[in-house]
Amino acid sequence: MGLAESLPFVRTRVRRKLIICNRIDGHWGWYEFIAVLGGKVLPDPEKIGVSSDDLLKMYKAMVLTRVLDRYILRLQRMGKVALYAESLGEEAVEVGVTQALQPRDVVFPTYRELGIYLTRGVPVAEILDRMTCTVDDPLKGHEFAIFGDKRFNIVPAPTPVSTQIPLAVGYAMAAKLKGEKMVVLTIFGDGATSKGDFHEGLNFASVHKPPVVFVCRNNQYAISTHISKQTGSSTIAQKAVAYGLEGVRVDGNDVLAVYLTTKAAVDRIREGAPPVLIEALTYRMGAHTTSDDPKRYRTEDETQSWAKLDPVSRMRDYLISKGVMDEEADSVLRSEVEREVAAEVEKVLQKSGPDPLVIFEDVYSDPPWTVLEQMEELKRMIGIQRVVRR
Ligand SMILES: Cc1ncc(C[n+]2csc(CCOP(=O)(O)OP(=O)(O)O)c2C)c(N)n1
Ligand SMILES: [Mg+2]
Repeated sequence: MGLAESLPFVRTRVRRKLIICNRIDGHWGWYEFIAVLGGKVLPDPEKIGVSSDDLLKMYKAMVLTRVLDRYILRLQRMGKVALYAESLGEEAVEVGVTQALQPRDVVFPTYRELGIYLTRGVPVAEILDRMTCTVDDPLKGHEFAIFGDKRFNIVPAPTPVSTQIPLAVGYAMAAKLKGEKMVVLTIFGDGATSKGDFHEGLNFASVHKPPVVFVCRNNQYAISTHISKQTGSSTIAQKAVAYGLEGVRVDGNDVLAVYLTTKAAVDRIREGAPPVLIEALTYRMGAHTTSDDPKRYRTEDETQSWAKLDPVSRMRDYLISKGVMDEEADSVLRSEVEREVAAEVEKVLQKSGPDPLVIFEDVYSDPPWTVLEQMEELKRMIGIQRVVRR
């Protein structure tokens, strides 16, 4: 039975595309649009088997991601953060996939997934220290606004698009050879699917079947390139077929669809099933990064039409309609999150930066003469500045 068929709440919205895909692989259900929060009658939490605690945890993680995301943007505008790729509108994918994993599972993310770090429990204070490069930044400013965290099994996100995919496959292969019961999840954008890394990763995975799940966060843009210019395929999910793997498409603005589908895939893979490609269809509500202006290549109407499918509001409405929380509890939760983040931001703004000379630390065990010369020059420059300031 395919993944989509194993989920009792599947709704199909794209039958036409489904038929086109079926001509290729002959399987019904593979490209069904998996959604929970989409229809008029929404399933009760018991029916989908998710506890109130887990529902609230996912909701809180999405709210936290949204709030911290906004603060980091402001810090960038204040000149405290070098560059930032916002998560606005994509919180459901980030939180949903992470919640589906066990702590020992390893994530190979991209530069746009603040929600992964928060769902895994990386403290807000630490994220801010790293983003603004304070004296407490564990990597002393060596990261470029994106980072990994070994304690939380998150591998550093690469700046080059898609390079994490083959690395994740290799890591999963090593786990398989060692007999470890872990799953590796790699997540990437729609733009990454045009790179060789994506195809090489899927191909290797289809032959050797390591415990890896591929998640394409299809936010429909790779900077200014729309998905229609990225691929001639109707879906990203169907690309799995060429590799003999299962591909599914989920509503990426529906945290429950993302969570349940990823969990079903991960549970099967942990028991030895082949890798799966999940396409989470979402929309990048903000700019590509703080260096981009999306008004130059897309209309406000398009963005506004996606705002109606806001993942945080949809989950909020669901939880209230099912009595998991009421309006008041929601308002308390939101103001608590806002207060917590604001307090951490206040603290980080009071901190000084590291000594500029840390730039030379942790790079070479035995620095070459060129680097030593630069270090001496920097020392002299800092000395001069200090004298001038006095
Ligand atoms: C190999 C490589 N080529 C080009 C770039 C420049 N670049 C940075 S992000 C990006 C778009 C990636 O789009 P997508 O994979 O859809 O991820 P998203 O930014 O939408 O999350 C590009 C082309 C890069 N970082 N690496
Ligand atoms: Mg994209």
